Amino acid sequence: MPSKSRFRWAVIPVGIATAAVLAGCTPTELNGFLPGFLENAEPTTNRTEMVSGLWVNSWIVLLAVGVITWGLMGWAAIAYRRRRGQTGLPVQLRYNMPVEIFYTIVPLILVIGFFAFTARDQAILETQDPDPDVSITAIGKQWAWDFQYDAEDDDETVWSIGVQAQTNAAGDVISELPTLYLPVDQTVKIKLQSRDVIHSFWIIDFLYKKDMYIGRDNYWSFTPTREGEYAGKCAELCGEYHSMMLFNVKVVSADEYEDYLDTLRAAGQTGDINDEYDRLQNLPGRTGNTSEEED
Ligand SMILES: [Cu+2]
Repeated sequence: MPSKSRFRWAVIPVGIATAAVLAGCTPTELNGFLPGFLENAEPTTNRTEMVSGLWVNSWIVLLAVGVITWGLMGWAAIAYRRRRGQTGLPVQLRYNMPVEIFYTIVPLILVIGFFAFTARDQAILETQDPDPDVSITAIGKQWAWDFQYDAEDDDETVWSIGVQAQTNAAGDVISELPTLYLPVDQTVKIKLQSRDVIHSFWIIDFLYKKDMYIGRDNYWSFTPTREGEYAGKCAELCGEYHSMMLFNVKVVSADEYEDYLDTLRAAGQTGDINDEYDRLQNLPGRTGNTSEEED
């Protein structure tokens, strides 16, 4: 096969991919089919474009590796196929140093590259804001969520206690879901806790989730950048009604956010609720139930 037509074969997949990109993709497609991206709208948080960038660029690199590998496999299978009249074993080849060095070095570069970009983005995602505009404690429990809007002063702190989603016979949610309010364009730091078993706090369109443990608080700092209503759920199998452990997130203006906190204050939902309803109170070092006392 002359080298010119070989080159033409390699150009076809690249051309198709480029044409597809240029053909006017939706934001969803351009972001690798990740949720939360809308036409002519802000991203949901200040971190989602970084996350989708890592995802999409990884796919581009991996698909390029795939196309080259599949192409070479197909070419080898066709170019070196058994011809009519051939018998016995083909010529056996080994110790091709350039090829062996190539297929050792290239995957090594890929692995180091993926690690470096992932570590860089993870370091940004996991950097906590020492002085956020808004501090919230989200508490997972079997099988709902409590949200506490922390103020400097415990008297100013307000909370909402959620109940598990209820469904009708058709499986549609008919109850009011626990709702977390966030002010748009303000820095938010959420402390993640659990009252019982391991849960995972996941706001789908924000492209982030993080586990909630007993005895160890996790944190998530970010800025919501688009007003709207978003779905959240538990992402860690936590018992029988794990799938009912749903919540909503409302990203609203600063005024609406303050109004919402005022309604909680007016309803008397003030003060610190952190440990009051924790099911596990027998952590090491705490007074409470021991196995002997349970007998
Ligand atoms: Cu859960």
